[in-house]
Amino acid sequence: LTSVRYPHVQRGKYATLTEKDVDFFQKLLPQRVLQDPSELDGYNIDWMRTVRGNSQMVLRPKTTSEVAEILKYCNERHLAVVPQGGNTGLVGGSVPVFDEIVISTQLMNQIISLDEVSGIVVCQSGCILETLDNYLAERELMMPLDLGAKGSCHIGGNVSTNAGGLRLLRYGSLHGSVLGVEAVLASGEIVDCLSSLRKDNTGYDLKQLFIGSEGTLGMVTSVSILCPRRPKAVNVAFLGVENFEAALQTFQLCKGMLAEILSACEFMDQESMQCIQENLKLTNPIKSYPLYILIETSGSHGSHDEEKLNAFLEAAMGKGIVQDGTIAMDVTQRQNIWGLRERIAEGLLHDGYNYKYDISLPLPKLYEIVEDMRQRLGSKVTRVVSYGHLGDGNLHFNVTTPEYNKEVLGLIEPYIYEWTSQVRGSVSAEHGLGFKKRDCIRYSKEPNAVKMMVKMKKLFDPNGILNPYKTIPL
Ligand code: FAD
Ligand code: 2HG
Ligand code: ZN
Repeated sequence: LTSVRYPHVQRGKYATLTEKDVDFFQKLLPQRVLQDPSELDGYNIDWMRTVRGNSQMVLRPKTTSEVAEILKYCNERHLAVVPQGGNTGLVGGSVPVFDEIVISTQLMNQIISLDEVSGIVVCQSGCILETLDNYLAERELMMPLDLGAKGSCHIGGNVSTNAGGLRLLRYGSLHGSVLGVEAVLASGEIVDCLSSLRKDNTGYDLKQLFIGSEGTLGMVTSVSILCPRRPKAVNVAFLGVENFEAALQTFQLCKGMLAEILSACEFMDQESMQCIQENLKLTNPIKSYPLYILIETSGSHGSHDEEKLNAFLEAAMGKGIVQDGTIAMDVTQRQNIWGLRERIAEGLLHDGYNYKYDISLPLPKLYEIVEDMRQRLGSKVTRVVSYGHLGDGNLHFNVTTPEYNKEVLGLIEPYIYEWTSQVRGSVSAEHGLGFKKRDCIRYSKEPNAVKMMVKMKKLFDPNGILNPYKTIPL
């Protein structure tokens, strides 16, 4: 069977669902098996609406042992599955390609424990990021990650993609803040590495393998996460600069002058601003500039932080690095400024078709590629938009056209990947490879590294039932 939608992908030799299978799942999960076609669409189509699977069944377990029963059965029957959290992934990893069974974590949403002294929270993988953060806020703690999809994404999805987000600069990656993972392997075996210890050097750190492996090595059922104290004082500034060199100087200056209170340094260009103005009717709080920088400080002493931020702004403007800027005066203004940055992804969808790239580059090269691509694409596209996590060297490069255009795609790829590879960048900084980018892995990983990944996949999932067609290249 070759998919009509994906002519280059062959369906693996998996079984297809029988009445007997349906009976088994209905007995295991009464009222928690979805089969009605009208209910399945949301699980078959991704957030960007660019990939669509054809799953006939969604399973909604509540417990680890139910996940174990499901996987054991599917493994014995050779039924392929796709783990799904909030379905906000941007690389087509969270939806089936053919008829894989969707295992959703929607009902695995229990907080198991919180140690308020250490700040370690243990919870099931289907907890929504924002719900967790609100729960922690009441206890003066916070989640160590934040992203525009916080209202929908699940912590299990965040861990499985190793999501970076808006404050990685301050709180580091999930490889550091996730202290434990419980996962179920394809065989149904439960791997309980759900420790809540800051230090544990007993043998290989197996939990790391589940962080960022996009559901290809196991299904994450619970996680244990180290949460920082919620800062008492938060300030947000939105600045306009003339060029990328000035953006880099701003970053360098704020790292020095804001030091330990710097909690985010994001950038977006004028084309991003135009996109959210036109498509989402958002307002630019300052005059138009080629580039904008969002700086956030988080600390424990309001007036001390403000003093530092003001001194930084004075220096940046005095030196002529920053041209204009505004500081949010209250929570609403802060949210509005963050909205400008967080909602670009949503704004882009209104243009029609969105070619999305998420790359890490050495900082001096970060904007060169944007200028190069703008020239290359000229007037063939609606817009070329760039923004991202400046502090992490992570560029989000997006192009839009009214509808899918093969010529445009041919102008972008493989050019952008070759460009990235030549400067030893990464072709997937934080979104993962999923279905869309899996064959690009070689631009950023040596053949021996890829070989080792293939071997690991075989070891964890010998029948290849876990999220097939994703991450590992053809
Ligand atoms: P899904 O989309 O459901 O799944 C993502 C992948 O993880 C799939 O391969 C899926 O099979 C697998 N998976 C999900 N749950 C499990 C599980 N329990 N066990 C094993 N595998 C599982 N990403 C960033 O890194 N930084 C950002 O700033 C950021 N911002 C975003 C903003 C918006 C508006 C959107 C739409 C997305 C953004 N993303 C960002 C993409 C990001 O990957 C996801 O938002 C998030 O981490 C995915 O969580 P999810 O629960 O939606 O996972
Ligand atoms: C962000 O940082 C997300 O806003 C989405 O990672 C990036 O849409 C994108 O390209
Ligand atoms: Zn991002």
